[in-house]
Amino acid sequence: MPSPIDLWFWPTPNGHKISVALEEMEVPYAIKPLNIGAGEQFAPAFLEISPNNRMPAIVDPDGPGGRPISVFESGAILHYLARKTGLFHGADERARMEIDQWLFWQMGGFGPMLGQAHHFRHYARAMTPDQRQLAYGVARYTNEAHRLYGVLDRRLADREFVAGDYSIADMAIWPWAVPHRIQGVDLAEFPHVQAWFDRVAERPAVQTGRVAGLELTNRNLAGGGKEAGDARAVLFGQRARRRVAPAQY
Ligand SMILES: N[C@@H](CCC(=O)N[C@@H](CS)C(=O)NCC(=O)O)C(=O)O
Repeated sequence: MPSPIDLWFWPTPNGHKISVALEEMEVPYAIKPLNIGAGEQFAPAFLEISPNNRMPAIVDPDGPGGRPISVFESGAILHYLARKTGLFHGADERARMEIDQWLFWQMGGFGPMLGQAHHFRHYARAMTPDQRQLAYGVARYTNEAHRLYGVLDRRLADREFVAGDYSIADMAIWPWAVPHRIQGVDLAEFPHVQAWFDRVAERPAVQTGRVAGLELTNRNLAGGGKEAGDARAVLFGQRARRRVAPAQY
């Protein structure tokens, strides 16, 4: 029985990419909750694993050469797990390049841009007394979200999964399509995305991975309570830190 991989995790789309992948690959794992609303991502021990102060990150005790390895950035983690298991990353270089293009498309666009849509359409409303100040950001990222769903819809018009066979690219993209309503997107406009979304959602491993850690948070980042306000203060408006001391988080 292999030792479980530690998954530093909080229940967000980026976190669920990895819980879904670990479930799909049937790799044993242990969730290490990392409360990003409470600033735990700035703990020096976590920064050793993930210098960008972001989760997800993993520590595999049985890494290359039988020695532990830590990996941060969800795309790098998906690549690592796919190589380790030999699963969901294509049978040859042509298939792998199809997958990688869509994996990187997610990492560079269908994630960062949708995150901005979440920010301006949802969280920023709780912090900006004059809602008119938000109009430009709301329009820019709602439009970009709409454009990206259009790209995905065209891609899925003649195939079941983004790179043909189900792969780590689908695992990266799907969790970001879950909150499509917050992004201002109506899936009825994108029927191929809707069909793919339902197809992926039916997979047993996705059903398990997508609910991983949901019990860890009941805070609504856009809400009015003290916990939500404190979490927004930690998460939004970060600037470079020259030195990270425990007292800072
Ligand atoms: N490109 C990174 C993004 C990870 C990321 O943005 N994680 C967020 C949660 S979804 C986080 O840890 N935020 C903590 C913070 O903003 O300090 C990846 O894909 O792993």
